[in-house]
Amino acid sequence: MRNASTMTAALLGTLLLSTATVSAADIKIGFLPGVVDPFYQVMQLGVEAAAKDLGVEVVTQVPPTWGVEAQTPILDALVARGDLNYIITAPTDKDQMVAPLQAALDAGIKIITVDTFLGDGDYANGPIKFPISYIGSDNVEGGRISARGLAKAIGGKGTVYINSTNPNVSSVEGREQGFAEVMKNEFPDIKVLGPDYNLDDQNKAAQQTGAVIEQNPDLAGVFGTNVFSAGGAGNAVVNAGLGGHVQVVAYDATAEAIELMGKGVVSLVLAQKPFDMGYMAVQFAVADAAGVTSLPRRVETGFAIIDKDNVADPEYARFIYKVGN
Ligand code: T6T
Repeated sequence: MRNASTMTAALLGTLLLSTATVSAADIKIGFLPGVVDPFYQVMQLGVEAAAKDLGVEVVTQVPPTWGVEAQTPILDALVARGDLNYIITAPTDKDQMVAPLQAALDAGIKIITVDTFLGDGDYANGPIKFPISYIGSDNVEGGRISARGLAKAIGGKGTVYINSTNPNVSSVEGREQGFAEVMKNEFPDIKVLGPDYNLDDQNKAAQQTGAVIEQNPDLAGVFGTNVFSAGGAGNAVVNAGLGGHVQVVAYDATAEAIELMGKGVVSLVLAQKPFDMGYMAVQFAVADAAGVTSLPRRVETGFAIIDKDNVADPEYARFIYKVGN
């Protein structure tokens, strides 16, 4: 049994460790987004801008495909490096990524989640509490906005279809939920089909939407819940020659979605703010290392809602995802 003096020494050591602060120059951050796409490319720009501004080193690894199978080994390799203090990540499954990220924490790496969250996302009161913060969109609200936009575009009645990516991903799940909730409560004359899951494959999204169009000649609208879903849905509508007849609401402001808006295929684009998510996540890591203890456990970054009337306005156009030149 430990005597009183060893107990006191151990306690003092713990206290000293927990209050020790580290400057930006001494920390290294891993950035592990969900997949290669324009949304995460813009987020990476935010991460890199903050890293430069704050003088901190970042190691970025991007999974080539979406999912736990692709993300976990990359995470494990980041942990195995042994030189990272923080990992900023978008978990590709709200339950299955808990154990691998807990293992990172157990190895001494603190976790900040961006865009997607673990568990129910309530790190203050929910079942998963270990990430420092969730920084991202309020995706349930984004789904509600999408539903009202699509309902307006189709005149409040008809059949609409949801094309999404994968189940159990907090972001798209929230969007589907908010969309379905508004359609049920506010638009009794709109019937909702789907969701189908395209596994982040735009061609698959186009095939699925094409099949729904064929089976439902009266289809009035489609909600594409992310880059790949909306891009595929838009292409299917164009291929069927139904631009302007089947309205598409696109989550994510890619150049492609904006182009489809110009052609009258997409009626509304929800731009998220991935640059902000990446920039703030690095700021949070640096603040945490410096000893800041009151960082918010959830930060909602908001949207820009883009339609044909405001798309040319720089105040809105600045949120279109721009990567490269
Ligand atoms: O819509 C974004 C992101 O918010 C979502 O979690 C996954 O898909 C995207 O990266 C777009 O492809």
